[in-house]
Amino acid sequence: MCSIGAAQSRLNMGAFTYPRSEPGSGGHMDLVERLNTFPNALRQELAGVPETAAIARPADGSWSIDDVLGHLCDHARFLHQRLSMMINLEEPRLASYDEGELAAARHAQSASRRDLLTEFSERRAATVEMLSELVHWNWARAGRHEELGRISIRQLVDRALAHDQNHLEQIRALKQAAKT
Ligand code: NI
Repeated sequence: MCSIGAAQSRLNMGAFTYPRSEPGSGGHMDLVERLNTFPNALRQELAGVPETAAIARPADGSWSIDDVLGHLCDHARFLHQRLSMMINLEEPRLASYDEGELAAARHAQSASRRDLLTEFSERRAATVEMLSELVHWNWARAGRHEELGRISIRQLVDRALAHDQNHLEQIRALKQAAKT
C-alpha cells in the first residue's frame, strides 16, 4: 500500500484517496452511473411540458414543476459540497439548510427551464466526476449530518438517488394533474 502523501500528490485529491489502479479497488460505479443518467431522464420528462403546467402550483401551496427543478439544483449544490467535504476532511460537520427558503429565494417560476436544467446537469456532472475518482473504501468515509447523524458517502449517495426518483415521481404527478 502506498503512503497517503504519495497518493495525494499523484492524484491531487484529498487525503485518504488511493490510485484506482490497485486491484479490486473500483468504486461504486453502478451508483455513479445512476447519478449520471438522471439529468437525461429529467430532461425527457420535462420535454414538451406546457408553460402553464410547469408553473402550476397545487392548491395546497406545494411546489410547481419549475419549483421542483429549482429545488433539484439547490439539492445538487449541497450534495456536491457535502461529498467534497467528506472526501477532503475528516468527518466534517454537514450543516442542514432550509430547502423552502432556498426555493423561495430562487424564483424558479420566472427562471428559464432550460437554464435550470443546464444548472442541474452541470452540478450533477461535477459530482459524477468527483465520485468516479473514488476507490471502493473511500465510500465509507463519513460526515456528521446535523439531522441524520454520522453518514457515509455511500449512504448519502443512496439517499440522493432516492431523492432523484421521488422528485421525478412528483413531476409526473404534477404533469398528470395539469392534464385533468
Ligand atoms: Ni427534495
